[in-house]
Amino acid sequence: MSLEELRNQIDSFDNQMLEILNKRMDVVKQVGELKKQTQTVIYRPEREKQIVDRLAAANNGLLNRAAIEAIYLEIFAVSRNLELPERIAYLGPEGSFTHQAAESRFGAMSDYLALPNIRSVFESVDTGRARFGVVPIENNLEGIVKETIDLLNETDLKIVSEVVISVHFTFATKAEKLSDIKRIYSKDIAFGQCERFLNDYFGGKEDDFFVQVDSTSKAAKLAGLETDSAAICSHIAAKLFDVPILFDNIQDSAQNRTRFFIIGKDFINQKSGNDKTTIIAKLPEDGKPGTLVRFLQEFESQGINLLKIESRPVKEGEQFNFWFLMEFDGYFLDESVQKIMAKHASEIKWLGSYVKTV
Ligand code: PRE
Repeated sequence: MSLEELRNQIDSFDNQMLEILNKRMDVVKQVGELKKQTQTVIYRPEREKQIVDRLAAANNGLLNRAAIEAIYLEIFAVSRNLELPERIAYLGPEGSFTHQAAESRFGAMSDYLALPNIRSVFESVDTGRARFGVVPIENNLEGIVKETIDLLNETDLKIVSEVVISVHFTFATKAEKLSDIKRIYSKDIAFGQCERFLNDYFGGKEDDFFVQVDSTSKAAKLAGLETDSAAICSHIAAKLFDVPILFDNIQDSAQNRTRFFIIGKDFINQKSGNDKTTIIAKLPEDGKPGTLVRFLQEFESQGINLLKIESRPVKEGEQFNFWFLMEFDGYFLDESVQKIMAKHASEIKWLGSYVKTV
């Protein structure tokens, strides 16, 4: 068959797809109207997962699960915007890894708001300026993001879902030669994760050669203004600020992954069947030995698989006391989880149950 004939076939399929997509959107609009009347939330991650799971299982064509997921991500984002345009706040600036995480979930169509710090993301969701917020929670090399868990403790916002993205750093510069570079901009965490590369190429440089800024995208912006500086930043930020990439994938570990939370107000997911729950536990500070061990044993005896436990210091009081952020498999209304939550009602703050992706 000729190229023209093949393209004619593609055009005809595209016409059919467009017609069907528009039919789908007519139904979505009705769902939106129904939700408006009943005042229910638009974003339903567990329903989206169900749709992708069903299609991936039924599929016997060339598309793999990742491709189906990527296509549907945009369809869902358009659907949600049709039901009700929703603003997404994220830890900016534009081009940050959090921006990348936000786009990976909310697609290219959403209305994004880049904010300068994690607290302002929480505040914008709390006051309703944004419907959802995207904040980092942990990195597998650097550990937990303390500000995020402290704010989950302080506020009443809930975890709507989790997103994990692989973090790749690039070295971007407008300099002609490496020897022209007088300074490198980046964020503390990024300098830490690219130590080997920096030692190999810039070992022995004075401390002021490495300039710490608030974010890797700010680093890219600054490096874009000068011909004798460089930035360690994301691919997306280097492109956004038009800084040529000299080296890609300069991070120490290939397994550099960051987990993000999507946070929302008054949000409860329905059970998906593959859920994770996050809570904060403040156990009695009576000084009795074994309080934590006994608490953890309750999870074992209920057959609940614990995934994470992080301790944070209680800021008030004279003693060094701690509270814990805990994560485990299961949905908060599961009988086994309810038993523990009911028994420790005054000690547990539930932060959310959501589709488990890691
Ligand atoms: C739809 C859109 C948004 C939700 O996050 C889940 C699914 C969809 O496009 O299929 C429809 C919808 O709003 C719903 O089923 O609740």
